[in-house]
Amino acid sequence: GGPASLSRFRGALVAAVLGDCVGGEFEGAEEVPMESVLQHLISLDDDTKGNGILEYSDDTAMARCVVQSLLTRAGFDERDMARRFAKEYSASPGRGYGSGVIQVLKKLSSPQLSDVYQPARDQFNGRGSFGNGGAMRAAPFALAFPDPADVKKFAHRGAMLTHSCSLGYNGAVLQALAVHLSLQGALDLPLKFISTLITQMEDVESDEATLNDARILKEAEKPFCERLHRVSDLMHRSKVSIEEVISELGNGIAALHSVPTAIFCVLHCLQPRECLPENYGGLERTIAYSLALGGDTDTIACMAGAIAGAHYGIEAIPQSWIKCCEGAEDAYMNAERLHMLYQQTSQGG
Ligand code: F2R
Ligand code: MG
Ligand code: MG
Repeated sequence: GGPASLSRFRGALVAAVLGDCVGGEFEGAEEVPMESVLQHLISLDDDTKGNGILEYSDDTAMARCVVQSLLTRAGFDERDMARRFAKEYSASPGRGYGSGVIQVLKKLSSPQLSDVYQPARDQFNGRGSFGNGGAMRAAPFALAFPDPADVKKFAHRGAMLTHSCSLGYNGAVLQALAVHLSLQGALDLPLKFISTLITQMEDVESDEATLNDARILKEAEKPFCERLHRVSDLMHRSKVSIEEVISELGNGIAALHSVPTAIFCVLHCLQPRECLPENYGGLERTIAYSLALGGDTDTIACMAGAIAGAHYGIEAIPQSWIKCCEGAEDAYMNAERLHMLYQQTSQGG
């Protein structure tokens, strides 16, 4: 489809769920041989194996709250979103949430709470979380707001409900911007795509809070920009091993060690790769490659899935994969509702 087509919206939301569901198998594994990844993915095609449904984790549980809130309120409403996060956690606490964010979600359920951003500010002795929990649920902001200034503003505020460290919320802004650009067809020109992201993040990371957090955490002055430059360097290399990707970009639970990695997975898999089956299209390659990195596989595959799905569209996702994933059908339907909201806003409605 063309820029911002319904197919791209469906691709983004469904592939994010898929990445989470299929990635759960390997989350936390240090080494994941590509053979094991391919076996896992092949087993999804085989109805006789009786795999049943692959359950989604916190990544999708929270993204679904973001989607429902944006749709119900026809825009961003922090109190409504916070209430949905808290309610979802209390209904299904076993979705594999980060150990720190649980405290925030419990506090958000208190009816006495006047400032919904306060529990997140109290995390980690007042430093806030730099985990990737804000980024893993950021894609819907790109599907609700056509203006990139709104995408940045609301992805930031949505992440701040749980992640008040700039290394957490700026990861969410970067992920939402990557989905926004991909929806517009910007991955047709990969080098321009990465340079646009760097330009945007130069601006995002120029504020005092970011410079301060980066100094305290002994990171580069503009941590996400520095990582995106590494992505760009890796793109220019003729051969890159999985070990080099992990050592340059990371595969961990911090937003800084996973959002640029997810972006690299998408860019690297735009072309066929020796280590991946020839019959795989770009979306399948992206998911398989994300899993083979090990570490935070559900979240990296979820974020890479959203960016890749926005590029390739829903037709690129195998039906057999969709059928195996809890929440994929809901995502398919919600994508249409978000598409309508996006169009209304584009037309000034
Ligand atoms: N939590 C997981 N996976 C591991 C456990 C799964 C589960 N227990 C099971 O076995 O089923 N996955 C999910 O968590 C990630 C998103 O985490 P989020 O929402 O960012 O959580 P949190 O707690 O805020 O941060 C995660 C960890 O990062 C470290 N951290 C963050 N900020 C820190 C700071 N300022 N100082 C020191 N450490 C900090 C802490 O270790 C946090 O616990 C996704 O992968 C999702 O899939
Ligand atoms: Mg998870
Ligand atoms: Mg994870």
